[in-house]
Amino acid sequence: MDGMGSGGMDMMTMMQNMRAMMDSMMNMEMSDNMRAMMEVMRGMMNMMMSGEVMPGMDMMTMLQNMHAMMDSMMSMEMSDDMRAEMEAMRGMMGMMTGDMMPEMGMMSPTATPEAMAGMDMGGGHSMEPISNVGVPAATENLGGQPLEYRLEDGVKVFDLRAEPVLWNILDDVAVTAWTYNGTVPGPMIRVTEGDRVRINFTNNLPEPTTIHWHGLNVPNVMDGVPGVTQEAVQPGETFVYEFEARPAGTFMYHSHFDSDVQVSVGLYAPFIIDPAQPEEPTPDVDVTLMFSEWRVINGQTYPAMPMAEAEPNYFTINGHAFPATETITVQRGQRVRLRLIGIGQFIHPMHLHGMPFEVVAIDGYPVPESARQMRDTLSVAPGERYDIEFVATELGTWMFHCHILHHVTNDGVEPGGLALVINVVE
Ligand SMILES: [Cu+2]
Repeated sequence: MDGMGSGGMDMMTMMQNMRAMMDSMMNMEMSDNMRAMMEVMRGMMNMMMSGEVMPGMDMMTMLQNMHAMMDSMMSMEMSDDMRAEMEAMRGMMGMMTGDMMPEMGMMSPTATPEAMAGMDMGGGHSMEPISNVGVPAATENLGGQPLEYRLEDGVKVFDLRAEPVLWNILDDVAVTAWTYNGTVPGPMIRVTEGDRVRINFTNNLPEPTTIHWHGLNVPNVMDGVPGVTQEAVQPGETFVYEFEARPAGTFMYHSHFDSDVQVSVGLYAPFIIDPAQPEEPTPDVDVTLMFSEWRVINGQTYPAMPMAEAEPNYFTINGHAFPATETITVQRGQRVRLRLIGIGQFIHPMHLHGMPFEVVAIDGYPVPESARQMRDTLSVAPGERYDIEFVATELGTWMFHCHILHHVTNDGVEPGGLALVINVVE
């Protein structure tokens, strides 16, 4: 903790200054929410000053969390005085995280400078477009398709590579996407509960990355959190993930490195685990839909974020915006399951025309029949999964779309975005 901060202050002095600022801010007028957050931040600062970290976190994670808290506090109502103090504190936090990066090896037993180098410490990265120099056009146009595996001694072995491609979200709008195996979403891994699964993962991106198996019960060392459970996979390197697929349900995998950027530009895919005992009734139609957002300005792709100057202007289902989204055609009387996955950074209240649906699983876990609800609109937040089912009783061309109506536009033009057609035919 003896590294020199900016302006000649060392880390400890900077932390002492920040704590003193927090103490004086606590005397100002503020909302209860804001006060609660200030309390938490002050507690974290006290811990760091005494050289402690919170369970499961290293020093850098704590600083990042505090930085994120400050970001969200900036959007709250407060007096001008308070805002000025917050600004100053956020600036110091930015300097501290910047200065600490080269020392991370000393800060935590698992953190490495390599693992930390690409993480966002000050928010600057979001203003840079994703480089499209030398990036090839995608050779596939459908994401989320089942990935083939080979059996090796009873293990299902999959090959994944992270790589940039130019991906068409609309016929005339392409994004520079970071993908698994060249599609958005990446290919679906679909196995049966209890299967032993091995994923040979090669990083062909210009930055480090990792894969997190979202919602699966994997051993800690397979959890894919850089600087915490593994070192980040450097460009050109291969890392082998291996675990038993559990529990059954709808899950996903995604980057956990600089995820604010990497996930926003396409590093995500579905992971479906079928139950060992077949379900009753088995749906006739089973479709997985991943919701996300994009920011495309003058032909350049920027990671879309819930932040001023970074907001999305395109919204996609499985990597396409309406009318380029897939049409789901079903026969009257068929039972339809839609697996809804929120992987962007925005909430999407999805609304089905024509027929209500039942929520049969939440985050992969079955909802007991007695607890099921009929709905026609269901909000899908980032990270959440909902399996919904309905029997297609009504003939016709029915819309399924987000009811935040700005999300059904393409760069401000309606109709577009998070919408698709369900065709019920005889
Ligand atoms: Cu939406």
